[in-house]
Amino acid sequence: MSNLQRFYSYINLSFKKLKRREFVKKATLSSFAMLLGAEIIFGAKLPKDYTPLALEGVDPFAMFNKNKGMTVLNDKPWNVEPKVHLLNDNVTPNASMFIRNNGLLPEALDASNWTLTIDGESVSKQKTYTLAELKSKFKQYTYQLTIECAGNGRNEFDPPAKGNQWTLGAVHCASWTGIRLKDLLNDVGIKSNAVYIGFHAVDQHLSKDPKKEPISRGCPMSKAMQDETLLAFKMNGKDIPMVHGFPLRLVAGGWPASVSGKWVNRISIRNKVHDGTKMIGAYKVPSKPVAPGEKVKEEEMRIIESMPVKSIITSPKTGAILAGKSVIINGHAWAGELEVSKMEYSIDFGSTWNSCALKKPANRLAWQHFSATVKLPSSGYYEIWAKATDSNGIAQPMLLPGWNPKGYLNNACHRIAVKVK
Ligand SMILES: Nc1nc2c(c(=O)[nH]1)N[C@H]1C(S)=C(S)[C@@H](COP(=O)(O)O)O[C@H]1N2
Ligand SMILES: [Mo]
Repeated sequence: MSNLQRFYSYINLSFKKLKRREFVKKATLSSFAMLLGAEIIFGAKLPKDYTPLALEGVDPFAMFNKNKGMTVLNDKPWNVEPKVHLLNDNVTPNASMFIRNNGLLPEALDASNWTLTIDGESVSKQKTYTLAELKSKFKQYTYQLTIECAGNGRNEFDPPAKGNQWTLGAVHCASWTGIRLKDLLNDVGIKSNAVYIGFHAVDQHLSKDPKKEPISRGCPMSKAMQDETLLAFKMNGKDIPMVHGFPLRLVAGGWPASVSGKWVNRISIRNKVHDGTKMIGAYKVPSKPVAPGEKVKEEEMRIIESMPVKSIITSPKTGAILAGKSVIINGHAWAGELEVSKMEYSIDFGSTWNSCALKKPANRLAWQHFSATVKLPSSGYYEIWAKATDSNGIAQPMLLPGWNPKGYLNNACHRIAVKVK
């Protein structure tokens, strides 16, 4: 085990708030020292069953290497969101990537013994690969991939939708390196009746019942077989951070991030739509528009596939006080499986729009960067609104789009407030 892995496995012990006795039994003095960043000088005198005070509270920012400006929405499971201005980088660094977990983090990950099994009704013959085999046998690719939680923007729905109250930060576009899922599936052999894939992972259900999975979702074969659908083992050129799916993650850019399974050790090739946890009763929206607050039956819902067009202004930060009457705005825009073809901003509450400079994506399914020099006519209060249009001519709505029971797919225009002195 590397130091890093050891660190994570002990951190996990404290996540689980193990009884002190168990904790002490498992953790050696040297591991305490590693966690504390200092030796415990009188370690030999530590009472049995005693956890050093400094390890009682868990600091998620230090633990996950996250920016302290992030917001912890939930710690059981961990859900952590950056403010929009923290997403200013073209390629999102770990420090500002949101964390979304449906269950408890996996315990004692051992990358050196990691395997991936491909099974299911529509596999010619079940096959298991070691991680080392995956890395050596197949060609590796690197893509920047936008993954957005389907519930990003949920906080604006009224009546409110249950779940993490994400504002705008549950999206990232990191650089992922791995192998194409399609190369692997071609190697395994897939029957012609294959319809869908479903991932399985090693995180734990909140109930700790080993038979229950926190989440097991997937996508149709057509998405699974796209060039950019990866089984990734690197993020931004390094091992994937533990909380983002180390050592193996499915990455399906442009689709709800829930399809991008973390800590994946099994993929089932299904002869029907995958029926794993959270394929039913979640990640669906009404097939027809409904009135706010209406109850909608499961049969009247459709599975969310490609995400809608959206954009964020990442600089300046909302609330900025400007010294002059001109300001450069920057941000990113994305459109699920499509490209963004136009980016505009307004300073008069959407009455008139001006165009932004918009870059092409680094590759398919990567977010695109925009900028504009905005001239403000006088001192006073302004709002800068941003609006992206996709390659089918569909633009972001200015206000909250279709209410739905779980609060998904809010792609309303992002707005920032500024004052000119
Ligand atoms: N194994 C596993 N994979 C998972 C999840 C999870 O809870 N367990 N959450 C999904 C959801 S809902 C989202 S939004 C993304 C979040 O990815 P991130 O934490 O790397 O930002 O992971 C997805 N993959
Ligand atoms: Mo999500």
